[in-house]
Amino acid sequence: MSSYYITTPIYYVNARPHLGHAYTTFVADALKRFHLLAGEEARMLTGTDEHGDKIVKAAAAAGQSPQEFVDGISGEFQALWPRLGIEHDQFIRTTDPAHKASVQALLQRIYDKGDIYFGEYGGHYCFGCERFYTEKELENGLCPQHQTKPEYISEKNYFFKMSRYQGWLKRHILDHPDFIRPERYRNEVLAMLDGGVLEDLCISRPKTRLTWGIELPFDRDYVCYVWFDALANYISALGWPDGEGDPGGLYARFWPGEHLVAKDILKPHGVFWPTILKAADLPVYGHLNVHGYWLVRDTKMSKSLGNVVDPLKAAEYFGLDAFRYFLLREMHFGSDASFSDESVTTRINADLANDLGNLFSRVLSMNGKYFDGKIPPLGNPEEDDDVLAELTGSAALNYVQLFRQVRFSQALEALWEPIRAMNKYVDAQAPWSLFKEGNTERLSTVMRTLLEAMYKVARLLWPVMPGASAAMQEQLGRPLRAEAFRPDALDDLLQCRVHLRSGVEIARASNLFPRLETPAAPARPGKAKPHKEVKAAPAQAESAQAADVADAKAPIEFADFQKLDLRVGTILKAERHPHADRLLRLDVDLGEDKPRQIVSGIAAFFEPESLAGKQVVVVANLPPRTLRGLESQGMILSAEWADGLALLTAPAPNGARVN
Ligand code: ME8
Repeated sequence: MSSYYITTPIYYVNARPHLGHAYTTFVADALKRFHLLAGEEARMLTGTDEHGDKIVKAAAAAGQSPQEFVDGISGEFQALWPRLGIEHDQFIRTTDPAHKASVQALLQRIYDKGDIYFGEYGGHYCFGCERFYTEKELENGLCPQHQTKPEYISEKNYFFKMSRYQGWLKRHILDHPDFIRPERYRNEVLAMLDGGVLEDLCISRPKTRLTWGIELPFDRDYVCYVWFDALANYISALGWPDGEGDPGGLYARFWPGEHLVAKDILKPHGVFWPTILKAADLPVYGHLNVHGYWLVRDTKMSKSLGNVVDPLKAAEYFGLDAFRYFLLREMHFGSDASFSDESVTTRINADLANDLGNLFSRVLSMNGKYFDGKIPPLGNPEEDDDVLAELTGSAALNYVQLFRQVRFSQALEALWEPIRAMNKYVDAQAPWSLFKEGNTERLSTVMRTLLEAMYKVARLLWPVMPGASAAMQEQLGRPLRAEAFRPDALDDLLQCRVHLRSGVEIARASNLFPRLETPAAPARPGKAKPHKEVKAAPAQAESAQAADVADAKAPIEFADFQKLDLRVGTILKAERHPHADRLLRLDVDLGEDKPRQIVSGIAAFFEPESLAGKQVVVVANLPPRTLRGLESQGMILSAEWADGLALLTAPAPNGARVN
């Protein structure tokens, strides 16, 4: 039996799980399920990345020890995945003792080979990314990811001779066209390798500066650089090095596997990791699958903009399967995609409620009426029936090929061709007329042709919508069982036209994907889904319905609310942010000695000239933050709904307190 191993990044525990983490993890889960469906032995790994400066700082800010802090957030990730229907086989934490031992073994092996040396280095270090940047990589002197100024650090450290493997890596990428995919990211890595000699990788941090890490086995005064530690998780999770010589062990069975990451961590995965593996004489991974970023209405998700999407709330609101479908269908793997309540609702209503759900509902209810809910015989198919069966067969084949190439959106698009064709076929064959005419033989062939095509689609959708797929298969009288995962089962599904048994009783009704109200439409009282918080007064219920799921928040204590220092102010001047289209730079008079500079993400809603003189409400006691290079000394409050934004205002003198 062939085997398949897919990994997600191990997520940093300095932020709560959000839509981006959920997307990668959904995709990994879908890939694992797809390979199970193809009769393979499939394994999925996810986990948390818990060492490094960044975590120490976040723990200190939360008033906790690093261990307490990492236990808390790692626990949130662990609790979330099952609630999102993710079936990973293992959750690794870099603070696990077995992982630590494995990292030390990897370091020792490369050290013994002579590929780790001691030297001095000065460089621009971004604490957000936990890595040094070269001058060339910085944008206007700022970290390209965080738009913050890196710190210049110079110290003695251990280095991995990465440059030694540069030529090998380039050849490997050229010889294996889909080693890094899609192609744009392969080209990006090739460009990194063509841009001059690779700098050797600093793989240690002196304990005088950082103790929260894995000790180097050959020098106790140093801990391991967090990226070296983190990347090793992909093999430490398989028991390496212990399982190396054991053909029955996880390492021998599942390595080399393939990785799933977003574009933000292309370099560590595309350059550091393969060269580390090569230096340790280990086989490199099979594929690095790189996806783009989820934006929220074309804006980067960020805590400061308050637009971070909570995946659990979204799944509860839209339905878990529908939400998964949206994410896999909407993002063209490799490119960025935009999330908004409207885009999810439109997609779910069109593809799931109208096309797929409606097909199941009408066909099953007709079959209930015409054949007492039993599967009718196929009889003698005519040309139209053959055309539909062939279209379904070729779309299914396309779907499978595209899925293997991680082109999920195109795969689903291919599968929707027969779904739409089935709805047209129903209209063209008009089973109700055949019934009226008493043409039972033809009616039987039409209904059976439909049921068979629906079954094929239902089973293929299992990786994307496991719950709905299982429900559809059950409705069609052939529930999902272990036999669907036999090595020959997928070929059988693709090649054969008949999978159902005549006479078997099937569902007479189906309501898989209820239509969602479009967010812009006024909510009718009592109509909003209970899991979406609509606790606003009746007059506000409309906009509460329209607001993003991101906005629903857990209750807080009154004492927490009292911590806010809200003040009335007047905007004196507003202008565009020099480095960010979405942001405005404002001078706001809060009745203090001098106006405050506030950077606000409202550029899409206001012309700067229109803002001077406006009264606003400001959160005045937030610590200053740098947004794209400009310090923001507070936050302006606004109300946002589906297609608008209004600034909160109060007719009071500058500096007046808002209670
Ligand atoms: O980088 N859209 O962890 P991390 C899509 N610990 N995916 C997103 C996203 C977005 N807006 N935001 C985050 C780290 N992601 C390291 C990884 S691996 C050895 C160490 C997803 O918590 C995406 O998968 O910053 C991205 O690569 C990952 O979260 C970064 O997670």
